[in-house]
Amino acid sequence: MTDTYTPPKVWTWDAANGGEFASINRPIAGATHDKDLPVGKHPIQLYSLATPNGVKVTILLEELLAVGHSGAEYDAWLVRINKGDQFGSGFVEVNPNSKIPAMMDRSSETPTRVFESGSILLYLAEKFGDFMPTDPAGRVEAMNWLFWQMGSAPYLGGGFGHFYAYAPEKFEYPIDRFSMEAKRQLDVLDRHLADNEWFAGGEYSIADIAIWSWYGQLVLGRLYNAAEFLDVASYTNVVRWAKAIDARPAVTRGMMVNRAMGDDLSKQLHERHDASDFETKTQDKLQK
Ligand SMILES: N[C@@H](CCC(=O)N[C@@H](CS)C(=O)NCC(=O)O)C(=O)O
Repeated sequence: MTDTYTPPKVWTWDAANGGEFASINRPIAGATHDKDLPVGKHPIQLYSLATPNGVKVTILLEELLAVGHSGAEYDAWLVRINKGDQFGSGFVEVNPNSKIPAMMDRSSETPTRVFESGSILLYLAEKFGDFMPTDPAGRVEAMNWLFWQMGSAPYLGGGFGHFYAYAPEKFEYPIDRFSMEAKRQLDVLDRHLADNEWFAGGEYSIADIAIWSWYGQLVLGRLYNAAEFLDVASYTNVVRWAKAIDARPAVTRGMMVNRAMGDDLSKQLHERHDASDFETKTQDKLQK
C-alpha cells in the first residue's frame, strides 16, 4: 500500500471526493427542494428505479397480477436518483431515508406509506396472501432469507460493487475484503440451493425475489461486470436457480418497469400505469 490516510480529529464533508454518485451523496438527511409526488389512478403508487432494490417490488407486483390479484394494479413513477429526485419533499414524506423503492397504498382511508424494499415485499405478500409460505416453518424460513438478503446485500453493493466498479480509483484492500465476502455469500446460497429448489418452504417466494434481484443478477453477469472476476459460474446451484427465475414472464416485465439505464431502450418502461403499457412497448419495438 503506498498512500496512507490519517483521519483528522473531526470528519468534514468534502463534497468533491470523486467517484460515481459523488454528486448525490450527502451527510445530511431531509428534503433539498419542494416537489409533490404525482399520483395515478391505482391504489398502489410506486416511486422507484430499476436497481436491484427497485426491481424486487416491480417483480412481486407483476407476479401478483399474473396470478390474478387485480388489486395489485399499480402506477410506477420514475425516480432519477442521479438527478436528486429522492430529495424532493414529497418523496421524503414517503421515505425519510431518501432511497428508492418507496410506495404509497392509498386503498386505506389514511394512505399507508411503505419504505425499505424488504418491508414493501412483506407488506404486499401479506396484503394479497401470496408468495409467502403459510405454514409456520416455511414462513419463518422465508423471513430468515429475506432478512439475510437485506443485511448481506450492502456488502455486495456498497462494498464490493462500490470499490470494484464505482470508486474513483482501484484500491486492493477494499476490493480484496469485499470480494472475499461476496464469494462467501455466494457459497452460502449455493450450499442451500444444492438441497433446495427455492429458498423457503419448497415454493417460490418473496425470499427468492429479494435474493435474485441481487445475487441472481450477479451470477447472470448483469451486475458490476464482475462475473468473471468473481468466477460466478462455479456457483452452479445459484446459476440454475437464477436462470429458472429469469425465465418467468412476470420477472421480465418487472425488470422493465422504471428502467432508465443502459442502451437497450426496448427493455425500458420508464413509467407503468397499466398492463397494456407493456404491449404498447412491444408494438413500438415491432414497428422499429
Ligand atoms: N435498504 C434499502 C436500500 C435502498 C437503496 O439503497 N436505494 C438506492 C438505490 S438501489 C437509492 O435510492 N440510492 C439513492 C441515494 O443513495 O441517494 C432498501 O432495500 O430499500
